[in-house]
Amino acid sequence: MKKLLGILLLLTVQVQAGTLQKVGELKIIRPAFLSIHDDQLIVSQFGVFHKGQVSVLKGLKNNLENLQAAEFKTLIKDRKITWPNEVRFFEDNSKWAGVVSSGFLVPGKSNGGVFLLNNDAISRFRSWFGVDLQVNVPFFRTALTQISPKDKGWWYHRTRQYKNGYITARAKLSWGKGEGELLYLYRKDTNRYKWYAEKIVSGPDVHFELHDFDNDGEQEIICTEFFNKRLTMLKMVDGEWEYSVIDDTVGEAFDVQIADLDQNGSVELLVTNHENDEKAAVFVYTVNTDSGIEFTRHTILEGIVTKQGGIGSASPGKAEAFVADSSNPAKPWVLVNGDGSQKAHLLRPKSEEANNWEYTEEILIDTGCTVGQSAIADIDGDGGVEIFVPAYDKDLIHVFSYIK
Ligand SMILES: [Ca+2]
Ligand SMILES: [Ca+2]
Ligand SMILES: [Ca+2]
Repeated sequence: MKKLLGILLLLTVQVQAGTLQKVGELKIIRPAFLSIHDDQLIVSQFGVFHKGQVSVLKGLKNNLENLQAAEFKTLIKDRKITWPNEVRFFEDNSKWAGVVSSGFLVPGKSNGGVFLLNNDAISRFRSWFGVDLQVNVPFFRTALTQISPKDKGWWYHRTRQYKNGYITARAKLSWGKGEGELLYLYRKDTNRYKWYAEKIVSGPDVHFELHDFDNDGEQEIICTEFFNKRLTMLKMVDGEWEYSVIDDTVGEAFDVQIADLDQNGSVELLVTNHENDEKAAVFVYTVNTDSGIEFTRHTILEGIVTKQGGIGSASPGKAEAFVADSSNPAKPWVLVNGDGSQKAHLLRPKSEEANNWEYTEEILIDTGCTVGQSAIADIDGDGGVEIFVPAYDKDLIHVFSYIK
């Protein structure tokens, strides 16, 4: 009986374990951060000697059948945005179409900002005729609205909607030393055109995510602090933000995703650091809310080797959990964008049991260059994901499809 169960279990695993197969490539200059919105692939592009812009591939589902013929269009090209990082389109917001966070520490690119994409009649009209939000023409300058302070030298990676405004994190180098700030950007009823910035706390500098862990109706903010080398949390208590350190041994903290990684009904944190030695790793933090909010760390991948040369090269970038086949749901797989490792690392759970944090690592692709931030979604609606992996320095995006 035991043997039979074992065989059955093996069969079940095999049924769920389809594979990701490469289905083609897309050509585009310096693809960095990718995202998918409404059958469109959105790509931010930047570089030390590149002007920086955001491009879009519309009709992604149709293009999937003939990737070689796919043509990107310019979505945003404006001298105000020289180094676009995350681009996020809103699901439902009549006034603004989305938000772009920009800037980086390289010379000439460090004056970043947070820009809303206007969703007005002219922008929609132009979008209808394929002109999009191309805003390098003076007449169209108003298509972008800067909502971050005009201070020099700060760069921004991520912006999220929060209450009536937006939360963003920013970083700056002062005399060679890095600093960070978490900001709340908002307007007052007395002036609907002016944006104000309230500093929530110093420290958070790159990425963050919002989630109400303790179900008190207020979202907590989980922040990575790259320069301070720690993972931190902000919690609203009696109208004030309360700051706490989750982990100060995580290394140069980089990105965070909040997801139910073991499908037990409660969320975990999926965290990466960004290191150029054996400290380079991916972590899961389980969350306990019995008394306060407590986190326990589990290392799921470590010792990632940085291959990319050059100053500042390190690994990994963002890690993203995803259900490979929604028609046969199982524990999510994790795609680790290697950045300086030059690889997309695929982590598959060894067990379907909750609270088991063992994964097997496969190399989805070794690009031979810096890997940017991939986008993952089921484009053709067959249940299996499609994955778009940017090979930044090779001006290519590798496209994969889940095959059952
Ligand atoms: Ca809460
Ligand atoms: Ca869970
Ligand atoms: Ca699919």
